[in-house]
Amino acid sequence: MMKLYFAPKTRSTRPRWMLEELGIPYELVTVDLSKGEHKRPDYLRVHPMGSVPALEDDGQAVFESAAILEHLADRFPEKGLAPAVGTPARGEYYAWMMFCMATLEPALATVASHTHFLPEAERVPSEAERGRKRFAELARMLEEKLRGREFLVGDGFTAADVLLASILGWARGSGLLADFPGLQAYVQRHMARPAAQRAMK
Ligand SMILES: N[C@@H](CCC(=O)N[C@@H](CS)C(=O)NCC(=O)O)C(=O)O
Repeated sequence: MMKLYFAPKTRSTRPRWMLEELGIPYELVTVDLSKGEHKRPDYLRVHPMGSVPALEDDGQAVFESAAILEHLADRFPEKGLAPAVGTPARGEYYAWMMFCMATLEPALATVASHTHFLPEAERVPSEAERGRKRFAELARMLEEKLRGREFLVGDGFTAADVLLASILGWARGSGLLADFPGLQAYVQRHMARPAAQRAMK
């Protein structure tokens, strides 16, 4: 059985949401970050950086939230949560998955780091402002891209929606979606899915 190493209110809700969408049985292993369980030697064998999430699939560890989503979608192709390998739609899917992790999330993480994650003495207000500007630029593009569309890639729900809605949900919680009604509606719509609701519990 798949094993998901999970901590609530972190990026580990992404693969949990995906597992719930797939409707497959899995074991949830809660990692208590406040007790430093993620830095213990037994967990470092699963995730070499000692972060969450991580997935164990038949003894193979997979880490990085987006990689786990991609792996799960490919493991159960009959569920249709990613376009088929080798199709043009697959190229578009890769582009948006990578955009989410390499372009969008870093802007949001910069804001979060310099407003609350870092110790106060290490926060740099101009860095937070730089992150906010970059995020707004990307959000404007996404607002246009998603206008009149229900899903990010193609005309069905995919792992790319799990990833984008999760990142935008974080942005909404940080007050960064106030000027983007289309993105607010996108988050609300996808977060209302029963699988998402079960994953956020
Ligand atoms: N890029 C990684 C980031 C993983 C990450 O930073 N996870 C956070 C929780 S959201 C964490 O475990 N922080 C504690 C640590 O890394 O020590 C992913 O998407 O999986």
